[in-house]
Amino acid sequence: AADADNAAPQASATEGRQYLSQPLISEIYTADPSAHVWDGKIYVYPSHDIEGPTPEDDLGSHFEMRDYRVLSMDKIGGPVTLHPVALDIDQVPWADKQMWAPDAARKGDTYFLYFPAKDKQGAFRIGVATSKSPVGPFEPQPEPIKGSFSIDPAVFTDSDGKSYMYFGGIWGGQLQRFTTGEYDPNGSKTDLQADDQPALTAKVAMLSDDMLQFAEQPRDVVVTDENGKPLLGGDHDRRFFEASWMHKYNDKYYFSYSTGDTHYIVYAIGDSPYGPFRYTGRILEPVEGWTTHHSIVEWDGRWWLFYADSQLSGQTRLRNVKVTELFYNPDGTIKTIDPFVS
Ligand code: FUB
Repeated sequence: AADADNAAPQASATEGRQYLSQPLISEIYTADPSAHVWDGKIYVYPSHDIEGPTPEDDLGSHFEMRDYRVLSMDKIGGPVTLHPVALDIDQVPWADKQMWAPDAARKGDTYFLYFPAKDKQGAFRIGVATSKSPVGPFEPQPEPIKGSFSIDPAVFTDSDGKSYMYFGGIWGGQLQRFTTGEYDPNGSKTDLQADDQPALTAKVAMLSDDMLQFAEQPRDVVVTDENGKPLLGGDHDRRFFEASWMHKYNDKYYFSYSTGDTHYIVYAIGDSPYGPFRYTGRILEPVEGWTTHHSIVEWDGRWWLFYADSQLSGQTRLRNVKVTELFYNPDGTIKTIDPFVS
C-alpha cells in the first residue's frame, strides 16, 4: 500500500541523514522481512520487489511481485545467502498477480510458506505452500486457504504448539472490501470512512493441525486505548493498517503492526494470542519510503527487528530489508528505534 503523493516529502526528509543499518543484500530488492530462527540459523522470508509498468497509486498497484526467495544467515552481521526462487506465481493455479508479504512456519519436518496474492477476480487471498527445506522449493496447495482474504499473513506458534495466523490490511489490502465476508470490488478504496467508529482491525484464526487451513472463523484483533476502548478509525497514528506480527516476551503477547499512512511500526500488549491488546507505543519511527513492514525474533539471547526501507533505490516500490537490535525496558515496554542515527 502506498501513496505517491507522499513520496517526495519522505525522500527529502532523508537528505543528509545517516541510516541506522545497511541493507542485508543488494543483489535483488526485498521487503516485508519475516524472520525465523530454526536450528540456530536465521531465515528471512521477504517479498521480492521488482520493476513494473504500473504507476504508483494508493492501492499499491505498483507492488507487482511474482516470486519469493529466502535469505539465510548463520549469525546476524555475518554473510547472507540469497537462495534460488522458492515459489513462483506461475506455480500457483489460483493466483493472478501481486505476491505480497509472506511468512513461514515449521511443524515437524515440514516448512510452510504463507503468501497473499490477488485471485482472478482481483480479490486478495492467502495461499500456503510446503517444503521439506526451509529455503524451498515450495509446493503450493491448489486453492487458497478456505475463508482467507486480504494480505500480510503472520503465523505465530505458541509454547503449547498451537499456531495462529494474523492477517489483514486496509487500503490496498482490501479489508474494507470484505466487511460482509464477500469481496466487494466497489467498496471503499481506503477504510470504513468512519473516523469516530472502531477502526478496522487485523484478523486472527487458529490453524488446523496440518497447518493448511483455518481451524475456526477469523476473529477481530482488538487493539484498545488506555481506557480499554477500541482504537477509532480516525486515530491514524495508532490504528491498524497492515503488517501484523506476533511475538511473546515474558509470557505477554505483543501484537505489532504498521500504521500505514502515518508510517509507524507500533505495538500493543495482551494476555492471550486472541487479545484484546492494549496500545503501548512505537517500535520504529518512519523510514525512507512510504511503507515499512517488520518482524521481531529472538536470536542468541537478544532481540532483533527486521524491517525495510528504500535506501538502495530511493523508490517505494523497490525496497531493501535490514535488521537492528531491539531493546526492552525493565517494565516490558520496547525502546523506540529511530532508523536514522543523525
Ligand atoms: O509489499 C507489499 C505490501 O506493502 C505489503 O504486503 C505491505 O505490508 C506493505 O509493505
